[in-house]
Amino acid sequence: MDFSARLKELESFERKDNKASLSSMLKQNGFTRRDFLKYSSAMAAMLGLSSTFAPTIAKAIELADRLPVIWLHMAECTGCSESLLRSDAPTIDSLIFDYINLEYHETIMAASGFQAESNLENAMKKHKGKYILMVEGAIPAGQSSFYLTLGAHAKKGEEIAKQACNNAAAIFAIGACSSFGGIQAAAPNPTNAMPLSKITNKAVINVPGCPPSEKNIVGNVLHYVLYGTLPALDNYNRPKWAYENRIHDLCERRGHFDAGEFVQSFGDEGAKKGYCLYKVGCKGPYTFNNCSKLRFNQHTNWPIGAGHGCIGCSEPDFWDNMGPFEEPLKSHLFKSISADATSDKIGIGVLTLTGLAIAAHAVISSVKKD
Ligand code: FSX
Ligand code: SF4
Ligand code: F3S
Repeated sequence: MDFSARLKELESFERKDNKASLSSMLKQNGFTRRDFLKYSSAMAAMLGLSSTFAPTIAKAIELADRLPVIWLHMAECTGCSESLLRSDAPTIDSLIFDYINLEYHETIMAASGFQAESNLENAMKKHKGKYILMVEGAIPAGQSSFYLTLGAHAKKGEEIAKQACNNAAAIFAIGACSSFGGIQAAAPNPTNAMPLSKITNKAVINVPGCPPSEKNIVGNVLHYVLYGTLPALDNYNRPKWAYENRIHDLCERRGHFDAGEFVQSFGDEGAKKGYCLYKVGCKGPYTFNNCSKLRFNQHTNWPIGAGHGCIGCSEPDFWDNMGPFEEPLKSHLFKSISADATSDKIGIGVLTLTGLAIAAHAVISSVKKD
């Protein structure tokens, strides 16, 4: 794969002035060039490229300040931004986020009120057709859109999001809420909250998770910087490089699942031994995401590592479909969720069978074990 034309194209884009160089930002925060290349090599692996692409990735990251990014907040808890920014010391991921040409992000910008509104309008005008749009949160739409008004002129969130989508070069729905509606859209959905993809005709790349990991957020920006095109997507418009495999397939507790060793209740002997969490509600067998491989908070830990089952937060309508969160799924629900080995091959028959097979395995293997 040859990225030289893309890198040359990026070099020709205008660079945001008054930005410190990435290398000086890294140095100031105690990262060496070697750390940066190691990071680039890990990013290459994450995006499915060999480690020989590390210098190309490093170059692409250095050019990431050429692409303007607009980040909007709709109905949400800001956990997605926090996932990326809230660490005890700046990480390379968060420094890259600082370094990109972030034209608008309500949580971290200094402007407010009328000035914030005009900043957004100016950014959309100046970079029309060229900016990356990242939207966090579901959109209360139609009749109910008065539930979300934003800014000094109290504009409807739905209108702002639509307008921003119209002029964007690429659109990312960040988090479960923006991708699938999230908790706002859970029954009875009083605000008529919708996924971003329902309010625009343009292609939306979903980056679900409640929240998604910092790696999946930065990885998607980087993928676009590097390729300039949309990534390969699964049936739910999730990038395959991040969401192709099940949590269950790479889970560190999988050996215990196969051996029929289950935590029966939180705090028991099995929990102390790190047994499988299926019987206390883990939805890892039905959930597609890369947490078991990449984890959160600079690779320190993830939900299952911390002792709670996966709640399926990167699946559509998980608040309605995956509960109760601390009990195994009831088989009649398998029809509405995905449970094949890869997120692309989803078929109801297979789902039902796979779901039943998983439940049956849990029962049979623990009987054998006892
Ligand atoms: Fe939703 Fe993001 Fe869950 Fe929160 O804002 S994905 S509620 S973690 O943060 O949108
Ligand atoms: Fe891991 Fe959950 Fe699968 Fe058990 S059921 S192996 S805890 S993903
Ligand atoms: Fe979400 Fe499950 Fe990962 S709950 S964060 S998809 S382990």
